Amino acid sequence: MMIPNKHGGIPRNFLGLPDEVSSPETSRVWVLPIPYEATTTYGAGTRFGPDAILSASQQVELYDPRRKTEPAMELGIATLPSLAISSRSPDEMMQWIRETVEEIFSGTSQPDLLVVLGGEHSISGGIASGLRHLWADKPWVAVQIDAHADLRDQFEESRFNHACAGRRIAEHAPLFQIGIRNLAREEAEFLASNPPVVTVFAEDVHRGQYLADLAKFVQDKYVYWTIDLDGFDPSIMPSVGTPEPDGLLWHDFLAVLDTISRHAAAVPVLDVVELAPIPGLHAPDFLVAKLIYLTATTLLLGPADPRPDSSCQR
Ligand SMILES: [Mn+2]
Repeated sequence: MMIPNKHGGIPRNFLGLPDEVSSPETSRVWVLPIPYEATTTYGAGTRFGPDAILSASQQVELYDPRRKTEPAMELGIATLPSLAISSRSPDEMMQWIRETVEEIFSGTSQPDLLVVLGGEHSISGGIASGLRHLWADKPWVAVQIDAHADLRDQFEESRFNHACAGRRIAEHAPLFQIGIRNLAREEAEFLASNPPVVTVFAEDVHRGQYLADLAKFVQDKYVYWTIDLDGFDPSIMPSVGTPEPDGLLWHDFLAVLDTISRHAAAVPVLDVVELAPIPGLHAPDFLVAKLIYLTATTLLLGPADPRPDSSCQR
């Protein structure tokens, strides 16, 4: 299913960039594929997610008409070798991801933004646990786009099931959830116990009134941002294991990105998880590739449109 990139070769890195702007030493963005799939409960295939994203990224235009530049050439985007952990147990996987994240942010050359490509959502627990050590002296929060709250303490005998991702993150940092529309009784009871979790349900996303709360939540904080792609509406993102109607549309996502980029101190880590590509259906894969490029550009270079954010003037 490999599509030749714009240089005519087989895709090796995100966006098919030339060497001078895709080595870790010269890149502000590092992309880390983690094709981990062990606990997916419904539709499977997230282990194919990273390859599909890298393939689709070869078709993304580097030029940004609003900026009148090619941001990738300015930023540098390096694609690291995949973490090949599909055969590991959830506990081993968590440990390995934690150590990898700690290593990446302890080296002499480090990214300004690490983008992790899933794989299933359980990998986020490992990332959050690494960040707890790295950011022990920093005020940091997590933002989650998702259809599911993922707040179960355990599921199918594992605390590192993908249905527990939010709960594992909230053990380390306050969590702001966007687009939730599927909640188990156990999760509702957990939310009623006053945990450090703000849950914005899908109907409130459509009303748009949560953006001022999001702005306050991330204000001057370090942000770990996790995007479970089933947070999007299945009409634009059918390639997920557990699709739910009434999700975010592209413009909803742009509003979240704009708010975070204007208010957070920094967003050093983003993960994009749960893509289970459907053979022959390229639009969802392309959506993810474009989302990552646009997000990296906006977070590191600022919004293309420098108008002040209206969401904090309400
Ligand atoms: Mn989900």
